[in-house]
Amino acid sequence: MENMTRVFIAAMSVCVLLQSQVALSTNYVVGDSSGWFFGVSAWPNGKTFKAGDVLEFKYDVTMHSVVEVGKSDYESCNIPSDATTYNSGDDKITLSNGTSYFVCGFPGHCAAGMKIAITAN
Ligand SMILES: [Cu+2]
Repeated sequence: MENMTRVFIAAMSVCVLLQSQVALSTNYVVGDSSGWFFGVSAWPNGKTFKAGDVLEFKYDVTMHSVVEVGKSDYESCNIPSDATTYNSGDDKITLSNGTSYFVCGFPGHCAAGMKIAITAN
């Protein structure tokens, strides 16, 4: 009986741990109701992101895309041909530790402000 109690307590502890991990990650819709669109670059301001949080990019696939780039390409709005590109119109990207840089892959859109830098800790 005592062994059963120990097993039960251990199982409950695992459940509590799993639940707290789920609660710790947050899903964000980039740009809120406007979605991934021009003028989105100020959207991260005042928000705190954690590794494991999910960014959801919603947009019209005929007008926009999401490309993950490095810092210098982000700053110069250069899009390397081998960069990771998302184009489903509803992309969910899990943040890893550090700063991630996302730009729109359509010509001129990054320069017009379709770019965000997200730092997760
Ligand atoms: Cu665009």
